[in-house]
Formats: sequence, structure tokens, C-alpha cells
Amino acid sequence: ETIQKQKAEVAQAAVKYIQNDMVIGIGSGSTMWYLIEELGKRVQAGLRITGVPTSIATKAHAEKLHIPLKTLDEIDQIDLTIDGADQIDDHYQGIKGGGASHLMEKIVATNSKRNMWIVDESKLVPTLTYPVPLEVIPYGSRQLEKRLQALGLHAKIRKTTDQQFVTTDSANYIIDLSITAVPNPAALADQLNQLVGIVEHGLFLDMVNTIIVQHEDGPQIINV
Ligand code: DER
Repeated sequence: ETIQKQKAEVAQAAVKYIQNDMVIGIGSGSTMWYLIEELGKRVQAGLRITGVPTSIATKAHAEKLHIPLKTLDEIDQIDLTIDGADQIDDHYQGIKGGGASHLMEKIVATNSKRNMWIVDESKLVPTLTYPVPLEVIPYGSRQLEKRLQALGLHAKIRKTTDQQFVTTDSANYIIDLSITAVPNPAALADQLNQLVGIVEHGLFLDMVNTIIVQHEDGPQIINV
């Protein structure tokens, strides 16, 4: 209840950063759902922007609200990308991909002049503990899961409640790495970057410029 309210409020705080003629990367997830609703209202009221969606779900939602969209390869550069996050540590390193969209989100983020994350206060933690999602090629993914387990990582291919493989918008699978704590995200990222079959991991390191954290008594703006 409180969390839902904070997601709606942080979206209202973030939409103020969007100005006429900007190219906006539009992230994915339940917090971004509220942002897209707000953006739709502003576009209705005359705001001129071009959006670049990071998932099929975001694209469909934005299209329904008549937000003008282009693909990443149709635009020159993104001015600002706004996205949610699953967890952010006290060095402002993040984990994303709980919603299985981190591959496209990371590609959009790395093509953006500025990146903003919008979160409710539950997402801010001293050390990352959220399971790190890996987008993996389906071919050999069971072997990859075993290889990760042999490295001492608690790896599990993500499945739906009816035991189907979760597939991403790029038709890949997700492996979740449950780790008690990630005190050194860069070391884990290095290790994961060396494994064949992982398309992209959900560690978003040194990528964010502005974080808006919604508290009970208002938004907190963190300029990283
Ligand atoms: O999966 C993702 O990367 C989403 O952006 C996620 O990080 C945030 O989702 P939420 O707003 O639904 O918590």
C-alpha cells in the first residue's frame, strides 16, 4: 500500500525533468507504469517528446497513451532515460532485471546522456542482496546453470508458476543468482562477463546520474 503510493509519487517527481524536444528513454516495470501514465497526460496537454521504449510492455503502454516513439536506432542520442531499479546500494550501484527487461534497459541506458532511477525507499540498501538476473542464450542454459553452481553461486533458471521457462523480449532465458550479499559488485560483474552464454547481467554499475527516492514525507533527489 505505502510502496504503491511511493511508486506513484516518485513518478510525479520524475516527470518534471522531462522538457519539450527531449528524447526520453522509457524504462520498464511497475514504477515506470506510473511514469508512463504521467507522461501520457503531459503529452496529451501538449508536451513534445520522443520516447524510446525498453520493452515490449512499455512500448504497448506508451502507444496506448499516444506517446510518440522511435526505436533506439532511429534516433541520434537519448537525452534522459528514466527507469526503475530492484535495489541500489550506498555506492549507487544497482541491480535491475527483476522484470526480465535488463538487457534492453542496459542498451538504452548506455546510449543515454543521463540516466535517472526512480524508486520507493525500500529499494535503497547498504549492500546489494537482490538476486542478480542474467539474460542467457537458451542453448546450453542448463549447462550454464550448472557451471554457475560449480562456482558456488546459487543459480536457478527462472520459470513461471506453471513451470514454463520465462522468456525475455529477445527470446532468451533468465537465470537468477541468489547471493546473500554483493559487497563487491564490480568483481562479480567481471566474473560474469567472462562466462560464455550470458548475454547481459543485471548489475548496473556506474551508470546512474540521478536517483529519486520516494520517502513518506517526500522525494529525495540524489545527484551521483
Ligand atoms: O526489471 C527491471 O529492470 C525493472 O526496471 C525493475 O528493476 C524495477 O521494477 P519495479 O518498478 O516493478 O520494482
